[in-house]
Amino acid sequence: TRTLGLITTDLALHAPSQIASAVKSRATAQGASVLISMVEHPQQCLPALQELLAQRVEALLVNVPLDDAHAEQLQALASPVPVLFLDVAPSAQVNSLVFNAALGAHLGVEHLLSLGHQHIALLSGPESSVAARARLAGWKTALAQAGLEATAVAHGDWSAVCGYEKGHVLLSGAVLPDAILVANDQMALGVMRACAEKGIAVPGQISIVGFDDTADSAWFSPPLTTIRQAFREAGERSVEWLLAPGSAEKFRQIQLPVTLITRHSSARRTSRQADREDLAQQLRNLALLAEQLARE
Ligand code: IPT
Repeated sequence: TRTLGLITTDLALHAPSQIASAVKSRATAQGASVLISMVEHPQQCLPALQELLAQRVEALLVNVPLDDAHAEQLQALASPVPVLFLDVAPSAQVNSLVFNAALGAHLGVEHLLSLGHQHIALLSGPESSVAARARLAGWKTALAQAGLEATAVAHGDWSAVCGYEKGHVLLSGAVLPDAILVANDQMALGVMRACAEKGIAVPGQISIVGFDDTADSAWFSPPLTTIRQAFREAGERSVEWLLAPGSAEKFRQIQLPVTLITRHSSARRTSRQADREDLAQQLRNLALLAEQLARE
């Protein structure tokens, strides 16, 4: 039988596990088996790669966030065995299949602006992640194009528990944001839980937009508006590439599009939100006045 290797980041996370599932099913359909090696840190990629090569895999898929030099080093070491990377920057000189992060970020911002939201907070992924950095940069660019800046920025580790904790922080500022753009659906789940605990209605008082559209996101309460990355398609196309004869010779960078899936966690800015902002502005004016009077 033909054997493929998959080196993946934490499979407890929804996105990598759904990619692994798609890889496994498509490989089985093609009569190939998949050896999976899970790493907890990018530094573990090298020993994982050596181990899989020793087991004579004929091609490798790497779904771990990697800096350019690290990915290039792994590809050189594996040669002539072809390697395809799923979480690298376009500047890396390696074969890659990645989702368009800038497009996803723009779609999220445009959606919120079209609903009348202006006070938008950002919950990014870990700074060590290539994809998280690309999404954050895309949000900031799209906001700047509209003459806006994020009202607050926080960083999480992709997990729901971290989304919950950082959600509480973002909801405790002086002014409640109109909306929060979240870098993945699992953190969005945690943010919605924090909103519920604070008695803040989603989408009545705040809109939440995720990123991923993992299989469960339509079942959140309310169903999550999010940016869809078609993980099944990514897994399937990866297997096709890995099994195609001559993959090693063809240097390819494949970019997959993403789409906005509008569900019920986002809605038009309400007059209540507008009133609250007017009140907040009046209070700020009063505070300034009181300061001036105190000085005089
Ligand atoms: C990325 C997911 O969007 C995010 O939710 C998280 O699971 C992360 O993976 C883990 O590395 S998708 C990836 C192919 C960039």
